[in-house]
Amino acid sequence: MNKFWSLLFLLVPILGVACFMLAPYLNSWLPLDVSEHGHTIDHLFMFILWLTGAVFIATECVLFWFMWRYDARSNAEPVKFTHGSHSLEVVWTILPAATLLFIAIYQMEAWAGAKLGSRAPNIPPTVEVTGRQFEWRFRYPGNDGVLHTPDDIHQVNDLHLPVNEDVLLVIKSEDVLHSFFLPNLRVKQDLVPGMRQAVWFKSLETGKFDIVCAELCGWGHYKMKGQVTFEPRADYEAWLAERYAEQQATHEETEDDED
Ligand SMILES: [Cu+2]
Repeated sequence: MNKFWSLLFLLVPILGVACFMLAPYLNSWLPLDVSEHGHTIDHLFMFILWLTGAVFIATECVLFWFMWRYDARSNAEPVKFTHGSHSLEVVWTILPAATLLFIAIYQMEAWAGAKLGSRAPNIPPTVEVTGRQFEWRFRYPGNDGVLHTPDDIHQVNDLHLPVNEDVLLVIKSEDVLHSFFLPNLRVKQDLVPGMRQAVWFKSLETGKFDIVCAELCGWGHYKMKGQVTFEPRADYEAWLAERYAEQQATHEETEDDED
């Protein structure tokens, strides 16, 4: 009967690995990557997954072997406690420390490309993003190309951006911590109240993709989502012009009401 438990424990690594092998075929793997830089993030993810996967399989097999070999029934002798092995402890401290240090150095280029201000494209901000409980507000600079002027265009939860072009987003929070997450662009950045951050990326494909908040920010966190549409520049500009005209019309209407 005791062998049963060791076999049950052996199922953990077997089923665990099977899940990872099957996930890509069941469409439960990473979301489609449409960005220019996303493959560097995916590469890091896979690299760390292989590394931790190998350690997981090795330790699970050792665990199974010890349960199988030393079950109570076939070992009448009582367990003896010893102080342990000093050299083993040194080894299992140094190995993980060296591995973590290696990952820290190995990922530096990916981190710099995604987060270092000096790597941002040298263009004026395409949009200003404001996260607030519980929506995404987008402010386009309008015709003059300058933010915070009267011709700015305002949008809620509906972001449009040109495809095949570098875009630079300035993001900030109006209230609490949020996280601006574009799964298909491999972009995620915390919004810290009082700070202005920048994110930049280039989409290589047209289409509609999710924008979600990846930081628990209150009761309505679950519904803090929007959509980003990547389209050719001409369509993008036509859409912006339409939004501007719409905005002007409502503006005039409210002014008439006030008169
Ligand atoms: Cu949020």
